[in-house]
Amino acid sequence: MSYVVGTAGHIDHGKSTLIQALTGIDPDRLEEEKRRGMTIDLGFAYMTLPSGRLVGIVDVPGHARFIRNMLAGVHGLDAVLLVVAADEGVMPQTVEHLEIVDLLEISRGLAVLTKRDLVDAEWLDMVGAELSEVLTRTSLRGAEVLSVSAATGEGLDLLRERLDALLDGTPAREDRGRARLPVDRVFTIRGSGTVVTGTLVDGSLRVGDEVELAPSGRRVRVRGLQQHNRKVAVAAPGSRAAVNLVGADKDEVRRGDVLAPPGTLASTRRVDAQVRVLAGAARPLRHGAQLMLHTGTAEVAARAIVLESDAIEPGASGWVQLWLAVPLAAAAGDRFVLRVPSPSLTLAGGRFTDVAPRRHARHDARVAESLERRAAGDVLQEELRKYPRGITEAALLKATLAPEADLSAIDARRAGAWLFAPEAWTAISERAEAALAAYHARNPLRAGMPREELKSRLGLAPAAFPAVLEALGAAGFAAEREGEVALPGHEVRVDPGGGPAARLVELLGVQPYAPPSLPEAMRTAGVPAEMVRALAQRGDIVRLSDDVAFTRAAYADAVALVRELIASEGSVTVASLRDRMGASRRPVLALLEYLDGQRITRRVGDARVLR
Ligand SMILES: Nc1nc2c(ncn2[C@@H]2O[C@H](COP(=O)(O)OP(=O)(O)O)[C@@H](O)[C@H]2O)c(=O)[nH]1
Ligand SMILES: [Mg+2]
Repeated sequence: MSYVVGTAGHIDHGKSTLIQALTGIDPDRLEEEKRRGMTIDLGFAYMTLPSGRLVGIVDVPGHARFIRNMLAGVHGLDAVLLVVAADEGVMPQTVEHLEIVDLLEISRGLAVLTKRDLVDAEWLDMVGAELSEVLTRTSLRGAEVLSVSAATGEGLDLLRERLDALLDGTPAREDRGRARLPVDRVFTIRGSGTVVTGTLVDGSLRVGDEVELAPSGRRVRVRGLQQHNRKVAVAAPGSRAAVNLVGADKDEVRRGDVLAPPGTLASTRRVDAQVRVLAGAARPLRHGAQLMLHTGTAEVAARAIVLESDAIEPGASGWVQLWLAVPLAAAAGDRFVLRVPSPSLTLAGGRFTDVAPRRHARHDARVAESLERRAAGDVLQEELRKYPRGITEAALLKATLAPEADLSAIDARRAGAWLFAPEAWTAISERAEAALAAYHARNPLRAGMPREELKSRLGLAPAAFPAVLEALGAAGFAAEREGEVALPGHEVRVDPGGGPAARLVELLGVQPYAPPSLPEAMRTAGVPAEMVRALAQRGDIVRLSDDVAFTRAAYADAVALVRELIASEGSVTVASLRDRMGASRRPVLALLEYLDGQRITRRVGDARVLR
């Protein structure tokens, strides 16, 4: 079990000196840092506290010019050491770093007055009181104030003890089974290749693991792992780790990339987030503002779409959608800071609520309500709402990374493997009903709308349609018969008595076995093709060929006659049937071919027998 603690504070206030005094490791590792006597980039060290607790340390630069490096160092900290030189007191970067700590909601920390050898007790008390006062407005309110001297060693033991006690009350880092290592450093080691370092969160990494570099998606393998300069087989969440990679050169990996198991981390150009604007900010967060987004170790240009108003005032909170200039690897719940690029200042911060959102209408209360519910943990339900055409259970779980058991708790309409939000299902049912009603009105003689037409009308995923149609049927919305879909109440109404349909049936029935040709009868009766189709569908007439149609009664009699002939004579031919029916060859041939097609008879040479 390992922890990570970071420094924060103004330049030259003794952060790096304190870390060296505590750990024996000089965090200023760059040649330029040693030459200039100042921290430029992140520094790393580690120590063992009196209880035996192992702590990794991230030392940040205090200079305003290197604030970006500071921001890459503060993610994943269990606690922060806010360092203030006793002789100078609170200075601009003390405040700036504290604002960032506050926006990231880091609530565990110690305030450390350094260089106490340079001041008297009265001055020390005064600076300490001022510091406590400043802390009250931040996430570090109530943090203990200690004083030390790296020069004399005074107060260092007490600091170790108090840090140990602070971490004692820190819950173990959650293992969510999906490791993430935001990369803060990349270098090569002769003979080993590319090494990246970072603070590991949300899961463990093992030697041999196949992982992905997000957002590029490049696949790499973990060849070796080190923690605090020792080889390990497994690195646990909440610890610093150095990872030797196979599959990527040094110049193919950058600070800001994230190492994660394949497919577990979204790469996105858009996020929904709740933001809080610093109370002391000199300006509001305006709609459309161009900002720099800092999250994990990444830094991305972003445009803020303020969803509920035109600006979020200093001290206020609100919902924004951030449009990112380049893809970012992010997860819901991740914290971030927004800065104005020039003049450089910290403006706001918050947490991502949705890392794959749709574009939203602004000033729409439903958007904020949905985000509110999502932030409160109703992730599956709100994710489902984003798919008006439905989504499979598997895809929904993948999009949210939620456990399968959570599916049972959501309010959804199920159709096969597909899920629909209640409002989406209502909309689909209404669309189907309206489309069918319009179709029936336009085509009163048709039994229903061709299935394929309804499919394209509903605009569903092709794979979802069969399940949806079945569910619509089960719910009593629509019935499918022979590839046509109809509303349950739909009935084909051929004109009752006296009209063209009745005239057609009448014409065909005058000489039942020798009816006029169908096209001719249609012309005489004034019947359109649609109506013939409807009459045939209802069984009022039987179309034996394009040319020949029998009435229902004539057909039934003819079939009985054929069965009878075959029963008495073993088979029937065109000639023998023609004699019995007293008809011409044309309708007899059509009848026998139709009966073959209906699998009532079977042809053997010139004769037919029953099947
Ligand atoms: N007298 C005295 N000087 C200190 C102490 N801690 C740091 N310094 C000096 O303060 C200067 C800045 O220290 P450094 O650790 O680089 O500050 P950082 O910029 O906050 O990392 C250096 O010259 C240190 O030697 C201390 O406890 N007592
Ligand atoms: Mg330093």
